Amino acid sequence: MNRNTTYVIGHKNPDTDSICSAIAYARLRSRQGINNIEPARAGDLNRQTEFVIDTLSVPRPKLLVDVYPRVRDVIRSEVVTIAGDAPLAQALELFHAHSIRLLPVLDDDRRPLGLLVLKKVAEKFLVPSREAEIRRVTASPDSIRQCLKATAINLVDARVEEDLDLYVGAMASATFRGKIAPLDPRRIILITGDREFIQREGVEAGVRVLIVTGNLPIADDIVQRGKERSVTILSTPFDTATSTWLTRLATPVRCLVGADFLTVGLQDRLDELRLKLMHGGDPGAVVLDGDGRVAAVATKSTLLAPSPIKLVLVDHNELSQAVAGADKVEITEVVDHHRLGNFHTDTPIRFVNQPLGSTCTVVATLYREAGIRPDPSTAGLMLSGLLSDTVILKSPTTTELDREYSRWLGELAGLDPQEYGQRLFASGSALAAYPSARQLILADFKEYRAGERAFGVGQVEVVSFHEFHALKNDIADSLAKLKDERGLDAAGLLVTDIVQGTSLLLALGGREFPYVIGYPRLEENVYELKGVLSRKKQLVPHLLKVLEG
Ligand SMILES: [Mn+2]
Repeated sequence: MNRNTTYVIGHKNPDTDSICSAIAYARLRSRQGINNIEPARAGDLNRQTEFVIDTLSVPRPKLLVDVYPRVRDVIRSEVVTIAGDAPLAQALELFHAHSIRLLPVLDDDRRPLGLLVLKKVAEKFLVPSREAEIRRVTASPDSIRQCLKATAINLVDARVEEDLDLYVGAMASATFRGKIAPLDPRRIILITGDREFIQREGVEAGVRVLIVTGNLPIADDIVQRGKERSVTILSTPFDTATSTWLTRLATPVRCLVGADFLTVGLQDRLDELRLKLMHGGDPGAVVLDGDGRVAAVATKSTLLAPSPIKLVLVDHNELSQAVAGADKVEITEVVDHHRLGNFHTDTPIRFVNQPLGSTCTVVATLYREAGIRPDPSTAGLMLSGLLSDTVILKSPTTTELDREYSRWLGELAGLDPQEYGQRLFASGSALAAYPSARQLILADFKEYRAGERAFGVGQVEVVSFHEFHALKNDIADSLAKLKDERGLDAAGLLVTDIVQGTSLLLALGGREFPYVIGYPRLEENVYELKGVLSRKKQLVPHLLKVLEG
């Protein structure tokens, strides 16, 4: 999905009017100077619409399976990270330099080891009541050396990281000896100045690291003894107070993060991020790309970023019919010819709704109002939607304006509405796939007996009743012949709209038939079987009952 695009889109299970009005309206708005506006579709094209697209050589609109805002749509692409081995001192500098509060900690392959949270770091290092933790440094002699910009007088196991405790040798000799006596010397980092006694006690005890501050001298025999006792000896230019502080920041950041951090994928919905942030303890989540590498950091403010996708709805105004996720993005306009559903917006929008035969007719009126002449292909698209929805101007929804606009669009497109309409319905029709009405009825025709009576019902599936209405007179004629030939009391064709999940029954029977059948009659021989999909389970049991009776 492109960033900052407005998609003009019709309803799910798009019909010709939906697709053609989307393309025609996107073209109108582009010509009116709106940038980044594109037609889209919320489902596969039906055969009739395929015919239109091919005949007019129009590119297929982009398929949008859903428009849920995704993490990738709203995150900023640049991300500040830190290597797991880097000392905390470097992390603090990054927090400061970039004004951030979260820092993903990475391994050598850019995969996340954890998320360093400034607030948690501050708590860990600054809360004075936790003495043991304040004293604790997890570090190697070498990382301490780097943080202290120190010279290594002696280095032992330079890269071995251990949990160490920090002690400052600033007391009188006897006190010092008493203080370290009960401790494990291999856990001690001893910081001191030019106090020879303390230095000597330290190496003699075999502390892990001896840090001598202020570049102060160390006697040769102490260095010598330190080497014998495997004591790392560092000489730093910093004073004791600064050295203590910097040593504490020598801990590699990977030791400060846990594996229990939040992650989201670039492809994940923003909803998912919202849930995680609401219910997880962390103020942010690490965003991973498809390979599991760190792509960004998402925080609660990420959730507030405006969606880059906007929608113009055509040929529908009810969100239940709209592409999935339409309720999560901004809808900027609606152009329609249906009843008003339950539709709310936060801001005023352009809402054009006219009781015309098709949305394409409405779009055509907008071209005329704007004084913009549609090019032949756009006129052909609007004519297609108009003829499709009005069943070549035969449907009761057809208005005088539809007739007038069909002539205008036909002229602009170089198409005769009647002749083109016939081709449109013939080519696009599932029913027209059969060579004759008789073959259509017989393709799946079954006969039944109900007491003394015999009846037969065929079934065919369509994606819209439009094509059926165009063919129903032919079908009725063939049904009448078939009924006579086979000596049936009644004969019918169940036309099931698999999109709407409902059926119409075209049926002929005796004089009493319309009264006993028990389904609402829409017009002569046509009954509405709301919600009926199955001949076997729904229609036939019912017919057996009413016809037998
Ligand atoms: Mn329509």
